[in-house]
Amino acid sequence: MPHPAVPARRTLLKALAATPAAAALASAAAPAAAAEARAGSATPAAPTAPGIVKPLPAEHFTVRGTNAEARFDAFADTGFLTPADRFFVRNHTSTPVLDARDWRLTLWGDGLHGRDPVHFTYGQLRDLPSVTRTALVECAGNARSLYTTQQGQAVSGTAWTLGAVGAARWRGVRLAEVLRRAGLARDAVDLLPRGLDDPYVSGGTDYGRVRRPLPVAKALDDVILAYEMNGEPLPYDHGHPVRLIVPKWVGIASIKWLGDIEVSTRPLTSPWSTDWYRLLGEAHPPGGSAPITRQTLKSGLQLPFGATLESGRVHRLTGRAWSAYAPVRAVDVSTDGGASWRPARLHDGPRRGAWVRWSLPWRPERPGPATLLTRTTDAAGNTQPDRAVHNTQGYLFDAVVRHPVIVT
Ligand SMILES: Nc1nc2c(c(=O)[nH]1)N[C@H]1C(S)=C(S)[C@@H](COP(=O)(O)O)O[C@H]1N2
Ligand SMILES: [Mo]
Repeated sequence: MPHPAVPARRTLLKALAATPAAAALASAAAPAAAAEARAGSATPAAPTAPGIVKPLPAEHFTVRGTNAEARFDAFADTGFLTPADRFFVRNHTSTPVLDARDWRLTLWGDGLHGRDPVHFTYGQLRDLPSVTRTALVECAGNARSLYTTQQGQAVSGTAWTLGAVGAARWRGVRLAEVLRRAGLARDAVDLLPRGLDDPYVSGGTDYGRVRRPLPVAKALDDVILAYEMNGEPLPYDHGHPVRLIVPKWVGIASIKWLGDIEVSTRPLTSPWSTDWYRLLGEAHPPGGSAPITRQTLKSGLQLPFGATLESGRVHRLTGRAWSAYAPVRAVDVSTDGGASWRPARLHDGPRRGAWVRWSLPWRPERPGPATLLTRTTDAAGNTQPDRAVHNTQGYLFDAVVRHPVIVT
């Protein structure tokens, strides 16, 4: 298959400005800011991770390699939506600082009527009818470290706790609309959206740019090409100028810095559907499961692990719960290690593809260590199990989280 040139990509500038709106000023402002920093008169910069543009203050993020996990325990001071400056970042390589004016999207392949690739500039995309929807983005490996800490099982990959998830309001164009305008053939079955970030190299192998097959049926259902997050232009780290949002599916489906989409009449693969994002291990078929698609269900407490709580007073336990299968129906909490359960109060209405905030008052009586458990049940009857089924890459952790606290 011949491969068209990918759209123009700006040289990676590690811009000092953290928002795209400030990008135009960045080149002018950068030398002055750098000089000021050298002179020691600037306030110290918040820590960052290699390749991530936005500041990552320690009270809000834990840096894990090229990624930044949001501190779930600190989500108590965020509302239903996760602000962009609190949203986790999962980067295979590093954030490319792209200029919307140079950007265009290319659709190509035998799944289009015409032979020639079809292009959309940023302006053309913005002129198409827009949709706005709230959706979670959650990494397939969110809570992966709990396979080890809670179940004693080895897994490979970034050792996330619960913070590789966030909810945002995304505005953009339906992928169905763009495919229709590009001339989607009736017999097209698979798309291969691909990012403009650097090729992913690991263990001496170059896997190429981040790309993952997306079935046409899902693409036509509810996928959007998003250019706004919470009412602002998409931030650099979250895919500026345009990313996919694939509601309810594992985060890898939501390709950031989207550059091109192959449209094919044959099933497509990439290392992100063959080597990774399958369930491998004893409980799974030899060679692994089919590529994973839908995310799972979880709940968590907005409290650090090992938090201390004073006995003899009422504490308001708070958290969030979500399910990719159906709206959350209930959250139950145990403060005695799972012996008894009480229903939490839900603060958000049941919504597909989003989370609910919940709370429960608790008055611990006796000082000493305690284990708090939270369990969500959705409207389809799915409920968090006591143990997640192990897979070697640690995807789709869904078990009840055992949250240690110390009562003083
Ligand atoms: N181009 C590109 N798209 C990408 C990735 C990436 O590294 N490059 N990471 C994916 C993964 S694994 C996840 S979980 C989500 C994370 O989105 P966020 O960084 O906006 O939170 O983006 C996905 N899209
Ligand atoms: Mo991910």
